[in-house]
Amino acid sequence: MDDVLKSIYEGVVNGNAPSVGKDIDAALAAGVKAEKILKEGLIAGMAEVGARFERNEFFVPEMLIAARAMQMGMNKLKSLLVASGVKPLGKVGIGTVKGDLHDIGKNLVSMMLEGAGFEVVDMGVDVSPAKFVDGAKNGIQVIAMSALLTTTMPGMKTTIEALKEAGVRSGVKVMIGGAPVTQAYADQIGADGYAPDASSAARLAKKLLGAE
Ligand code: B12
Repeated sequence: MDDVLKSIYEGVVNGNAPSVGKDIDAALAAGVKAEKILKEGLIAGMAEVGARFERNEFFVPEMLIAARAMQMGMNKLKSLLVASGVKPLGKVGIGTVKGDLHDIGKNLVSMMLEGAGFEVVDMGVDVSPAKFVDGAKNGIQVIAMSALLTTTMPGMKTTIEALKEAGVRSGVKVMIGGAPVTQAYADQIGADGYAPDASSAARLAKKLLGAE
């Protein structure tokens, strides 16, 4: 039984979506609980992918194929997890700020958050402050903003101001990232956190929600 979980873990690390799918079917047929497959196979695999990325052993392509394998596994498990009452760690709304169409980094962060056990609402690119505010009013606990352009970064500040104006700032955590973004900028605009890459973003979200 542990062999099949190890094989799922390795399938994610190696980005082998077909083998992850086949192994999950085998594990379920052998009576392994969906939650165990999620934690010890998919999430553990994605955590290893994140660690290798931080050690510069993996790069964006490896992250993307690993995330695709994890996604295929998640799709197989989703309905079973919902039926068994497994609760996500929290709900994150992620988007690239207004005027900015870069989404590769945002998508990686989104995948790592899902891999870590969060429910992720992907709001897409060119997201207006009003749309983030709507998310905050509708159950999102962490707003995650991405910006790749120095000209669009101020959209993060505007969004935080819009959250305050709408009276919902205290009900959500705000995390920011993207190549030109820094911890100093996060401090300056009053964000709750900054992370430099996708795997540390997942750790940050856990910390912000006290789910470590
Ligand atoms: C790919 C790319 C594009 C693609 C985007 C495709 C897509 N679907 O995303 C296209 C061709 C469309 C594009 C367009 C433009 N681009 Co461009 N682009 C890039 C490029 C080459 C790579 C960006 C990327 O995907 N990196 C890989 C990802 C994985 O890294 P990342 O985004 O930084 O994300 C990581 C972290 O930052 C972090 N992270 C990201 N988001 C978040 C969010 C949170 C909450 C957290 C915690 C962490 C986090 O985690 C991620 C994973 O580890 C960069 C150059 C570069 N090397 O960065 C230029 C770059 C960003 N682009 C640039 C420019 C100028 C433009 C254009 C204005 C060009 C033009 N004149 O039309 C347009 C703008 C379009 C628009 N309105 O957005 C400049 C920006 C300069 C500046 N300082 O503002 C750059 C730096 C190139 C350069 N050296 O001049 N671009």
